[in-house]
Amino acid sequence: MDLEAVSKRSAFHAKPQGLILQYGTAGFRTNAQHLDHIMFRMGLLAVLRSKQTRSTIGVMVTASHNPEEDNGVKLVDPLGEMLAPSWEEHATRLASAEEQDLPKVLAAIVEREAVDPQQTAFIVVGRDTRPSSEKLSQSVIDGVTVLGGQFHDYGLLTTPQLHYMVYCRNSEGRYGQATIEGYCQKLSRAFVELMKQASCSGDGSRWVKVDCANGIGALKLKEMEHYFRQGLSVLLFNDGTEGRLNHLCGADFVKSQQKPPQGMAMKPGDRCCSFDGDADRIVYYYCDAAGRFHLIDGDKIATLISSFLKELLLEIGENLNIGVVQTAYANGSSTRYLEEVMKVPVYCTKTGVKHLHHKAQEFDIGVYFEANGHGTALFSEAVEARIKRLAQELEDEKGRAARMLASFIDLFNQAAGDAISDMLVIEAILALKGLSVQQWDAIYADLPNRQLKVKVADRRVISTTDAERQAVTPPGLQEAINDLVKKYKLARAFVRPSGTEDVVRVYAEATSQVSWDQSTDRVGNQGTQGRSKHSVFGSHHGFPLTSVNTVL
Ligand code: G16
Repeated sequence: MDLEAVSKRSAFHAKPQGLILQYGTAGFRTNAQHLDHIMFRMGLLAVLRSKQTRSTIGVMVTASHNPEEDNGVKLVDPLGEMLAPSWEEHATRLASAEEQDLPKVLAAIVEREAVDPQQTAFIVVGRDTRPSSEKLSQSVIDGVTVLGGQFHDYGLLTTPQLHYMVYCRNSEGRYGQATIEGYCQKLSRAFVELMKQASCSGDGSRWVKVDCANGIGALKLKEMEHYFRQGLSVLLFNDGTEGRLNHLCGADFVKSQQKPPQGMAMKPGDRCCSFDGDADRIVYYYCDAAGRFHLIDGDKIATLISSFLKELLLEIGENLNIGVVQTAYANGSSTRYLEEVMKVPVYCTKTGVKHLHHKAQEFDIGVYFEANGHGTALFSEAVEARIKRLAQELEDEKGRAARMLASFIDLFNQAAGDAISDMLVIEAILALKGLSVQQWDAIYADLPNRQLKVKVADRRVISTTDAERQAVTPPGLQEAINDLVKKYKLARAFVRPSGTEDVVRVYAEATSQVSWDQSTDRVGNQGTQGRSKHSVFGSHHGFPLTSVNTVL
């Protein structure tokens, strides 16, 4: 490894003195202007990780749900998963090193991780549609090549497509073909097969309206729709031809604002969904005859999927261990429904699909979804092999159920939450069960809830425990939240620093909107009240918080 060459090349991607960024919930994210050195260095790190694991590693240039002027980078591990936590620490150290220290930090990682410098390295790179993404992905490639790594640049991809490519390449084709064609064919074949089983929807008349957040999802759906048109037509909105990425549209906007995206033509009863900027999240919604908006978020998606998978297993006669994984944002009604009505064990992890994914791997079938619509279902290798064998062997109703489950196993992207794959899964389940979007929504009633973003001077002063449901610091914060929520029925609230934006997130739910309004405003609303006796953050930290109302 020629560290001198690295230093020379790094001068073209110089780190602004003193700039410290952390590998957060989903990689590095900030304004695109500050990311050139990060991209170059993540190219270097990807080479070391590839040499160490003797596998292909992925680098995705995207800031997903963040505004268009931001960008970011996510590293993808050999099985298509998010980067291992110990390597996140290396990433932060490498990103923070001043220019003169870069060779030293690289050498330390090589030693600590016993990287064989002679080992070959192969990196695959993808990027979203942001104006800054192409140049930044060239900086990644610059980092890869200066350390002698080989690479394949896929160009424009959704984030879950890149995860899929990495998984395929490292499974020697067992998971699928590592091409766009391979991805489209694998998913579409499974989907069309399932739709043939649906009594009323296999005639090609089914359609759904999709808000693509003006992002990569639109390009990829256009590329793919002819593969599955037999089973579903997609009517695209916010396809990037006019509006700005994620601006007043997309899954994050719809979920957090609890209203339809701009630019979507919605008629009462229309089944609509929104992707986020890199198409790894999806939420559904519709308007009723009175024009009222109804959101169907990740919690209801997880409920639909897990109850359907459970029904299939019952028909096949297989008693497998299914678990559902959520985060603190999961609506209390969803958790109660899953545990008490469906009798499915539910687990709560910290925010970030990397945490949910790992927990879900502990089950025969693990369904994980964040309320924001980020999730998928994982099937253990043994379960996949068994179901595929039963699909061949069994006959009649049992055989039909086993064949359907086998198709669902292929339809889920098991490397990462994937808006396109999830949409096809949901559409297939609704069609097979003959459920309307209203009937799906009526499974249980969400507790009124709201999420706020609050700007603070330094969000890192807030630390949490118990899967982020309890604040540890600053002192007094949790006690103040407890005092507020105990006044309302089934109320719950928490605060946590975001790992993708420079904000603190505040979440509250309660049995009625009035309760919610009172509890969320008090938990989140600091501003000039920072020094009042209701200050849940504590005045001694001097939080210059803006009022909740200005953030909403
Ligand atoms: C990323 C993560 C998600 C997480 C979201 C918000 O989503 O992949 O797991 O829920 O950020 O995280 P935070 O609240 O820490 O900002 P995406 O779609 O932006 O990649």
